Amino acid sequence: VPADDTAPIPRTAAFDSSLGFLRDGYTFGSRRFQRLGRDVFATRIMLKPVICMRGPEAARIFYDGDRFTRQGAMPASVRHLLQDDGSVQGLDGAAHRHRKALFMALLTDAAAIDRLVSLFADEWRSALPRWQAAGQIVLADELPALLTRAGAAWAGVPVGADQRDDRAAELEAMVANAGRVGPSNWWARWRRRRTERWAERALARLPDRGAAPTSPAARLADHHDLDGRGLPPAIAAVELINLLRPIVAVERYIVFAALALHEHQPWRARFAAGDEADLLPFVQEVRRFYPFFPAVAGRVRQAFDWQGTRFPVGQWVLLDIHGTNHHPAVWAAPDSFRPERFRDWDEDPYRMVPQGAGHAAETHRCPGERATIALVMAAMRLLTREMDWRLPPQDLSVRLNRMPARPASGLAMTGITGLP
Ligand code: MYR
Repeated sequence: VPADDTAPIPRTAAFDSSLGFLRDGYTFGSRRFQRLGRDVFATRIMLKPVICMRGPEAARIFYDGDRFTRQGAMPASVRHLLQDDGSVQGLDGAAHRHRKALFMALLTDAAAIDRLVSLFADEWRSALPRWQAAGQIVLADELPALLTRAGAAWAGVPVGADQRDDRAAELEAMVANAGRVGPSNWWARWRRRRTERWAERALARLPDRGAAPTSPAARLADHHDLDGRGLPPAIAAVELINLLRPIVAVERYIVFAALALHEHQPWRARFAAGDEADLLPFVQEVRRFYPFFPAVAGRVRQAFDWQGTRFPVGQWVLLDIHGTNHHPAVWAAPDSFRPERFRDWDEDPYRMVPQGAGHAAETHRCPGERATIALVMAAMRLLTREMDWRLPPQDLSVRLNRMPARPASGLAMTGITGLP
């Protein structure tokens, strides 16, 4: 029975849900939507009133138009690691669209994506002999360095062997600690300053290095905002990190893709045999099924009415991304891993929202989804066609109250052999 969506939105029984959020993590929203029988509810987190919502209609409200700003929407612990002040994510309206157009140009161009993917595959192939000799590797520990090297070379700010591990560890720490509070988060923020200094220096040195003017770093360095001003060096550095850090974060999807191959051996066998018909559906299902970004947060910028409720200026709102990707009225058997569901997919940009909803050029949706999908597909080919591997006994459980999530073991692999 569809709930009466003109009735006032329900409140959680708990006065404040901070503990519930920490306890339930990715399932925080879903449990409460289910219990309250609505796709929207009000509660408090850290004592601040917040409205949580899920589903395609909520995604449309949240992403379309200029109803929301990201300013003041995320706690400093998340914001400083994932975006930082002055970055594209903090801009609104026309200023945002203008800066975003640069990210779209850099990340949606097919040739640029091919270049990133082939740099990544080369890094992987050159790591293979070492993995083979090592006897056992932990995939989640290996990938950040490969993605960092590939991403930095792609961007036009290559990191040498001496810098690779530091940069990779710093970028991975930004992702790993975004959902944590306290000392580990502060430590990651402190380490991030080194990345920022490196990025500023790398951008300043571009002209001496004769970097191609078309490289992403050079285009960032030359970028002019809508007001005609160039980016201050500190902001250009933040934006360079905004290109590199998410490339490293793709590691999480690759680890989940490998886990899915292990848990669904018939699929692995099909890909190994060269049948790629369902490679894209498989990667889409990885992005839908596994927990990555839990929820996006905004503050109302232009008041509106929805679901019988006034959303006043300043209202804090969470759009439950994981809950939308697992919405029981939107997905058949949402908690089953079924790549087939993406065979004839209509590409509805409000139903499948692992990296945001709507149209990336106009909204805060991630500009890097195509690049993400291409990197995960490349990793799938490498994992099924270019090497053999096994998972020894280990803790593969994915704790849904750790954000971001990953299998507890990080995916230890043995018996790695390169295939001819
Ligand atoms: C990036 O911008 O680097 C890509 C995304 C990284 C995923 C990290 C997910 C962190 C979880 C943050 C908790 C937010 C709580 C609403």
